[in-house]
Amino acid sequence: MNRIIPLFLAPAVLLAALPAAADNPIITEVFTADPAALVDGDTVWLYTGHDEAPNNDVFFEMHDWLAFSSKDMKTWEAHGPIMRADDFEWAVSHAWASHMVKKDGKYWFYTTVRHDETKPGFAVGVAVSDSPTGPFTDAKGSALITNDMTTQTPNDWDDIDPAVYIEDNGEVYLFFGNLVPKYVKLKDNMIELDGEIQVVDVPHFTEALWAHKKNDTYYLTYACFFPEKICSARSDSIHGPWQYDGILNEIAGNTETNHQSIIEFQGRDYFIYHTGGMPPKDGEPSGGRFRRSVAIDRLYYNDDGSLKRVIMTTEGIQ
Ligand code: FUB
Repeated sequence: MNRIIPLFLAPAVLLAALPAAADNPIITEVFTADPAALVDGDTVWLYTGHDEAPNNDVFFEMHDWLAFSSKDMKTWEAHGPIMRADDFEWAVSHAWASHMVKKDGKYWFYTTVRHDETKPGFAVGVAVSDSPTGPFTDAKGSALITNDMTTQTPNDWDDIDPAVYIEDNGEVYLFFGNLVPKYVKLKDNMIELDGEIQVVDVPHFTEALWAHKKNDTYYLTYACFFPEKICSARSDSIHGPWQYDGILNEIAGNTETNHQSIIEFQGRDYFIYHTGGMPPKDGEPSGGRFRRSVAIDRLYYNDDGSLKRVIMTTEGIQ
């Protein structure tokens, strides 16, 4: 049993009665995808996409983003949707992968949406709030990245999956992309680019970049190949060059996509990802390629600093 606490659905009286456990997937009440975790003091905030496809035959149906929180990585409280794709006035749909960061006391939500016909294609927007659960408002009033700003591929979905990295000195970098990995420095105001968009040199790239630092080493992990695995690379600098370390996680199971978030919380490292492995429940169709669910397992480093291959489990965090 998972310990999801649907605060937005259940009366508070239910909360005390829920049992303890941490099986994978961690959330079974709704389908969740594209996890992005933020460590904020004694709390881990987990933001996910929300798969609502009625079956696994068509395509993603994703309208809003969900928030969950935990103080022990096992007990997750649900805080409901924090935003919808069409809360950005210039966006029409497709609440795809996102990333929340905290800077100067504010919560900045970078996310993927489909832009309206004035700038056709996928785009990256940024919303801001004083609270990790919102309300979030469009921080810029227009998209931060639009399809016309990148020309490396003919696809209109090559500007997706934002992942923000904040340097110790406060500099902010936005990684993003599909088929061609890219990054760009952001201005201190978090809503403007500070320089040219650069291409990142890593092999087998598909999407889902995530940048993090451990000790003095920078890590770039990303969905690679197709069906997707997760690959990893290391560098001494956020600007690269990146040394490719190979596959970090296998095909996640029952879905072609793979999307990871890596955090350190209370001295332990975690790999947060999605699978299509939700078992059927109450006569409902099971998980699958467009009905994904977030899972968490431990992440370990080798003595040379490289990441150990992830072991995906159904038991989850023990
Ligand atoms: O969830 C929609 C898309 O699928 C994401 O943007 C990609 O990372 C992949 O997981």
